[in-house]
Amino acid sequence: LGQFQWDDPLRLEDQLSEEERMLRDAARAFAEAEMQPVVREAYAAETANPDLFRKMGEAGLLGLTIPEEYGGLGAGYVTYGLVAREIERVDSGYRSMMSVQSSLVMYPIHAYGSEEQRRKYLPGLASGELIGCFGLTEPDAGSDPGGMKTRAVGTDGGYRLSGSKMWISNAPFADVFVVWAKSDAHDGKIRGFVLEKGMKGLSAPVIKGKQSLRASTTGEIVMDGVEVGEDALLPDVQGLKGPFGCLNRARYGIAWGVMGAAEACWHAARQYGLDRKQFGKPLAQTQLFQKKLADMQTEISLGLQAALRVGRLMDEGRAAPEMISLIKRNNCGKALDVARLARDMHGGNGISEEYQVIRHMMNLETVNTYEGTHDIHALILGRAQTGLQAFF
Ligand code: TGC
Ligand code: FAD
Repeated sequence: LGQFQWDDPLRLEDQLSEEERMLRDAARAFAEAEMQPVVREAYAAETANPDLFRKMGEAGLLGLTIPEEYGGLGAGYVTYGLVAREIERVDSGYRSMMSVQSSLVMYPIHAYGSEEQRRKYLPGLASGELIGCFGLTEPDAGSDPGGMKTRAVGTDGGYRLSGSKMWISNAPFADVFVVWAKSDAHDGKIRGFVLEKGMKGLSAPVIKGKQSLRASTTGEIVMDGVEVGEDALLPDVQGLKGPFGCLNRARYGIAWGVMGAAEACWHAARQYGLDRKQFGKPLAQTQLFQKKLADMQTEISLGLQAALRVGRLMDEGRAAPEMISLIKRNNCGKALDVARLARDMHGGNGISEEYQVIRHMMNLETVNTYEGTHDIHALILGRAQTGLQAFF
């Protein structure tokens, strides 16, 4: 019989290739050296440091799955997931910065863009010299992006964009804006456009006062008649499948990422229980404490196995969007449960930023909501098994 390892019960490690482990270890070292020392202050001040993009770029963590000729690493989706897990072990906001840049900005430019657009933007986005954002959500269209009001009107040689986007990660300091609009020049179909900072009529005011994901900057995108040429249109996709193709990748990365945040909370709770004594013995020697640790260990091990399975299928080109809904929904919900338990297990210290579990817990409220809420993914899965859509 094999040995049981408490922090890797199902031996995930054995299922990874040497290259995957190497890139994962490099991401962990980077996150510990560059992110962990600054995160508490960044979170308290509600600021993201844009320099982190350059540092992530230097470490090769941006656009991992994009081919090398455009500045990426040409790595697989399992590697991408492993990296998301290491970054989110520190903070969900930092993983957000990485995954928006990689899956929501570089991916659509690579998959749907022209060769000129790829050459113009991808190397700078990979190095972190350029920062990207992705504008789909609007004040009146969140779970239902098909209800967007942003419009692109055809002009002589291009388009004029008007509308506003809400809750957009990285927007206030972004150089490159991938935005989705209904285009009257394409029968009202949803099309993607690449806008650039400094364009007349384009602004991205910051959203302040978030009590979650405070180490990532979020803003609006306001487009007041922004004029662009034909070269701003992403030529190779139309309809909602454009943004959803990007979301598939980002949601998959989130399913791994949240397991990193959950592991950080689990390990912290275990250590706290070993160190802290009440009633003359360690908290970890009580049945209730051990039951909570067992629940955490179980949910995290299963969540990681599921993410790995979907990652392998993605690398084989066999992953269906519903599989991604299943792991995004489950892993976010379970990570939130783990973080809330860990907060409780730390007693009063659990509410202090020093112990970090409450920061993870607050962050995971956002992660459970963005990229399709927990309930929206339930409806996607419900539709897939009944054939009946219950959205409206
Ligand atoms: P529906 O009729 O289901 O589909 C419309 C068209 O889209 C296609 N499609 C997909 N294609 C690829 N992948 C998927 N996952 C797809 N889902 C749908 C579909 O085949 C169809 O294509 P066609 O060619 O037939 O037109 O559309 P619906 O309007 O009924 O959608 C319902 C619903 C709820 C599934 C969908 O709207 C949804 O998922 N809502 C959630 C919205 C969401 O996830 N927003 C995320 C915003 S971005 C974000 O949060 C970034 S945070 C990042 C960070 O900081 O880390
Ligand atoms: P709503 O859609 O109004 O949902 C409110 C509640 O109603 C939820 O509980 C939902 O599950 C429920 N609900 C909705 N419809 C139904 C239904 N048919 N049946 C049952 N229940 C339903 N978006 C981007 O485009 N780009 C970004 O970079 C980005 N970054 C974000 C960063 C942060 C910090 C946050 C908080 C959000 C971000 N978002 C981004 C937006 C995010 O994707 C949306 O908040 C999310 O999709 C939910 O939309 P909503 O907030 O409008 O909520």
